Amino acid sequence: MSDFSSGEIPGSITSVKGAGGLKKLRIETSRSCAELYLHGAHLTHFQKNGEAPLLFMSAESEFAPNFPIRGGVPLVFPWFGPREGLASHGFARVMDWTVKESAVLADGSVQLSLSLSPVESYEVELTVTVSDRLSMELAVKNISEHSLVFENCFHTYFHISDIHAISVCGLENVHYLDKLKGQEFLEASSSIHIHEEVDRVYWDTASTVEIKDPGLGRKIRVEKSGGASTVLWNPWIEKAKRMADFGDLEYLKMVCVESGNIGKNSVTLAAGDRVVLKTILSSETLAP
Ligand code: TA6
Repeated sequence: MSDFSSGEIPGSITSVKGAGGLKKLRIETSRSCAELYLHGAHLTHFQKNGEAPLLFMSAESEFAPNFPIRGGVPLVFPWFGPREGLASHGFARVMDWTVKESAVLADGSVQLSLSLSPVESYEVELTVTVSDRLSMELAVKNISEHSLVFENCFHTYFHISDIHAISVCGLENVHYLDKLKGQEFLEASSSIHIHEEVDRVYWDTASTVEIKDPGLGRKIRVEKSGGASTVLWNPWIEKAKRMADFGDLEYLKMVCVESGNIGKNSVTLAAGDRVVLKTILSSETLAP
């Protein structure tokens, strides 16, 4: 258990000044390391010892109040996507969070709990557990006296060797909205290859998704519970150029596989109720 208000635990969690002067927690375990900014409770780095980073971070990311960090695991809450005059993907990722608890668990994992000061009708907590994998749980409690409808999502950016080399598996036979075409389709492929801009919301799926990356000789697993939607996104060439906080060629080195509840999978939460969206990110060697 931490004995510092900042959540610091000597040898496991260190509070440092990160990019833009923002407060960052550096997490170390015997099997991995990670970094988390209090701004947006944004996990920007996770890496297993001896392996490439699991998450992509843009070299052009902003690190400033009111700006989202580009890369890592942006927390999308309480809405997904743009909203006139408001922060895209909700306010959670551009607000400062507070460390509630931190601990080194019996198995050597390091766990951090953070909370967002009660905002509107919600009590929101994030629990991150770092070991040889990365577990994240976003808990939302309805503290109002009426039911609420919201969207939530871990908008995870994965580091890959080359967008042309990877395949995304686990979404076959799932219906999806192609946001670029504005149409719904049924996924026919058990192994999706990306050769253009892709921006799809897969509905009603609890499936584990795998990213097979021969270039890095690894397979990334994206497990989720409490979420019915999976988003697959790569901006490709033209959108990458339009994004000020994203390098023109960075689309080659990332893919987003996002886990949450979006659109018709939005969450309806009765007064006083609480729900948890969980994702577990892991990797293993890809057999040649
Ligand atoms: O999850 C895919 C998406 O909705 C894309 O449409 C793209 O806008 C991406 O999110 C990034 O959104 P952001 O607001 O972080 O620039």
